[in-house]
Amino acid sequence: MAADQFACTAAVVEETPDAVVVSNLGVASYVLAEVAPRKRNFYLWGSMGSTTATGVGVAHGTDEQVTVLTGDGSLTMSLGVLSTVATADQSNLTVVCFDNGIYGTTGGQPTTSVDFAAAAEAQGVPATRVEADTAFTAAYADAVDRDGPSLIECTVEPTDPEARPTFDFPHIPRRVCESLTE
Ligand SMILES: Cc1ncc(C[n+]2csc(CCOP(=O)(O)OP(=O)(O)O)c2C)c(N)n1
Ligand SMILES: [Mg+2]
Repeated sequence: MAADQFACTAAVVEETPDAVVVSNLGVASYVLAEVAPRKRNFYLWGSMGSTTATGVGVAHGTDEQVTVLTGDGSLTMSLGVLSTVATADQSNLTVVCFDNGIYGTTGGQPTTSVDFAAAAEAQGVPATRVEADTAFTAAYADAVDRDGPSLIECTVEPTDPEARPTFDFPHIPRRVCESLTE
């Protein structure tokens, strides 16, 4: 089974409308821009592997919920960042890894298979694995309620969104900051 990345992304914004959502370059940002264009979307670009680390930094600077939407390829590049997530121990941080089994943004080359939930647990981050929209929604609500960071590994169908977020990169973090102080 596999969940729908659009439905899961919409569920994130519905459950935590005030969250800063830090989205992986490419597909995760395209889907987010399509289902919920909003000031607190922190779209990344070019910076594969840095989504979760960026989320740790943002969560350090705000009391608002911070949700990372990363990809399997991107998280594989920086798997050790989960030890930083555990050590930083920010209660406002949730990491979602959308595992579509491919480098979707660059044409669908297969990724290596990684057990992200096990890798997270091994580094001290509580984790769960889901592969359906309803299970994701429930897991996300639990993760947000937790008094500490956690990771959700979500198997998703590959998708090819039409939307593109703004590519004005200095503007994106500035807009996020403004939305947190206005
Ligand atoms: C350091 C680096 N290597 C490669 C790329 C090219 N690149 C951009 S997105 C991407 C695929 C990302 O895969 P994944 O994180 O699984 O997200 P998906 O596209 O599947 O949603 C690649 C290889 C890059 N931007 N930076
Ligand atoms: Mg992928």
